[in-house]
Amino acid sequence: FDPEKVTVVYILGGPGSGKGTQSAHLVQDYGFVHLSAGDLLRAEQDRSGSQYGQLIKDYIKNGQIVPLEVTVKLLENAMHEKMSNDGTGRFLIDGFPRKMDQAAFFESSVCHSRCTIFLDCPEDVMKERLLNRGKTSGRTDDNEESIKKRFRTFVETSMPVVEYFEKQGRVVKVSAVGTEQEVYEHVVEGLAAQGI
Ligand code: UP5
Ligand code: MG
Repeated sequence: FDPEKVTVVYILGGPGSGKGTQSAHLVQDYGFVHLSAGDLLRAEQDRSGSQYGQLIKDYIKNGQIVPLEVTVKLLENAMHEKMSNDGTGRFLIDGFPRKMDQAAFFESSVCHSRCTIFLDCPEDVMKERLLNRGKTSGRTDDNEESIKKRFRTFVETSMPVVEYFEKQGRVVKVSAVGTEQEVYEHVVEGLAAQGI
């Protein structure tokens, strides 16, 4: 993808920090196309005939990161599908990259990102939100045991990605505590500071 024509913004943060929730606002106000890596993986898992169904299922339940080839392919396909005929597009990529190898590969081989929104949220707040959502979400990873594993993966594997972008001055860091609207106001301010 031509970074002159395609804008990529990542939204990262721990499990339950509010990535999906804030993305919905950003789609409305900024005209982004929202691509959630987790949603794409869950859809692929449920697609009949997918050779990756069982693999994705096991990784998600254990809060581990699916091998990058699978996720990057799904993202690339979705970007091609949703970009305009003239090759332009504005994509908000949610929950990706969450491992250094994914970040390096995507940035060098798919598209260089404009910036990263990082939703900073304490674990107790995230846990409460996830257990609450788990009552109705039907997600196989919204239970105490999987949540614990997701938190560990986030700290050990995904935070280094945020820190890597932060060193380059390309992170909009926002406190994800507070109401949905309060958090969104901080996101908007942060993006404005990046000229978006
Ligand atoms: N909520 C949201 N904001 C709130 C607020 N301000 N106040 C009160 N409540 C708030 O929100 C979670 C819940 O909190 C909702 O009920 C919401 O109403 C409420 P949501 O917006 O859904 O948070 P989000 O950060 O999107 O949480 P999610 O559970 O989706 O985050 P994860 O990062 O865990 O999930 P994701 O779908 O991205 O990934 C799932 C798995 O897929 C990973 O664990 C991994 O196994 C796999 N994966 C990969 O392998 N590779 C990838 O690249 C991506 C995913
Ligand atoms: Mg989500």
